[in-house]
Amino acid sequence: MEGSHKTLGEFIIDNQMHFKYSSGELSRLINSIRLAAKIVNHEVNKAGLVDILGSSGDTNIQGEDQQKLDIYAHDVFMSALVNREIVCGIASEEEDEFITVQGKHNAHDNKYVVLIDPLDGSSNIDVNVSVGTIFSVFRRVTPLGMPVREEDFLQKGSEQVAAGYIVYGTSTMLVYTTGHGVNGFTLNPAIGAFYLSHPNMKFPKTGQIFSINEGNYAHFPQGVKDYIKYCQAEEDDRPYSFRYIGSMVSDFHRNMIKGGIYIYPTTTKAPKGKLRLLYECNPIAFLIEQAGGKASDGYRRIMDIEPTELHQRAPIFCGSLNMVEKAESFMQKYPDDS
Ligand code: P6P
Repeated sequence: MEGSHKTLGEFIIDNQMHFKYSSGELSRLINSIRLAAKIVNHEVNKAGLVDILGSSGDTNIQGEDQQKLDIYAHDVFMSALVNREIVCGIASEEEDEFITVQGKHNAHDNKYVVLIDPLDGSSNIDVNVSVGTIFSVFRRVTPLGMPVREEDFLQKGSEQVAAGYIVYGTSTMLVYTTGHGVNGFTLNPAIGAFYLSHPNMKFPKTGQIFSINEGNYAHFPQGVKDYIKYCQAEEDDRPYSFRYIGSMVSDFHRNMIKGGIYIYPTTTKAPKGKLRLLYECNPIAFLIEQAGGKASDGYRRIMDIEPTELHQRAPIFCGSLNMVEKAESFMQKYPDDS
């Protein structure tokens, strides 16, 4: 019965009680993300019906063709977090530079910055496949009262205060952590409320699903090729199932529920990997570790990587602990030539 399930709003307030001395700033931040998620969900769900599909004609820093929904989602999260002066700064996949929140009331006194991929997997929009939003929250490291600087964003993933994603799928879910476990909320669009549907999510220690774009096989590092052959061998609990949606949030979400591994390694076309460290790999890594899984670049913990650029890429092996460790054992037979 929905009535018996806690709503995200109630959960945020209860969580707030845990931190006696907290200012409520993080609660307000998660609450703003909650609002933006509902607005984006509304548009994503009717994308096929209105002229919001198709390319906007612009391209973003990634040089990727920006889908109108990409830009729309970016604008919605900007207005939810910037215009309402919830944070002191924000970095988005859709913006070359980070944004300093000016605002009327001195937003420079806010202590959090957000890094966000407003709509990951957007190439799937036109083919009606799930897409997602991924976000990461840090406490600023520069003094309050001053405009944010790049170092406020270039922090190791281990410094994250909160992280999460929204998956706009057959149902829309918001899954997030503030460092005290992972909780999943499902939206009832009829009343616009997120209900706690997946309390205290745990990543299965092992699984039988592997997600990778095998189309790049010829360009993979040898360790990845060896691991793929291992997954396909008729031995023990194998062969594993191969599932790849091409929308990392969806592949990740399925693996977190069923167990599995998602790999986007280096390739000759993507010598540093494809996924962005700050607003794709780090938030996913925080969630995974909070749920008992593992996230590395094949050699090092994702959340230990010292960022040097806002949009830098990283290879990622993430998911069930035993599967990631097995994949790493194949990688570690070959020197890390990154
Ligand atoms: P490829 C989407 O663009 C994305 O960032 C991830 O969500 C997805 O897993 C990956 O790239 C797909 O990349 O090269 O396999 O099409």
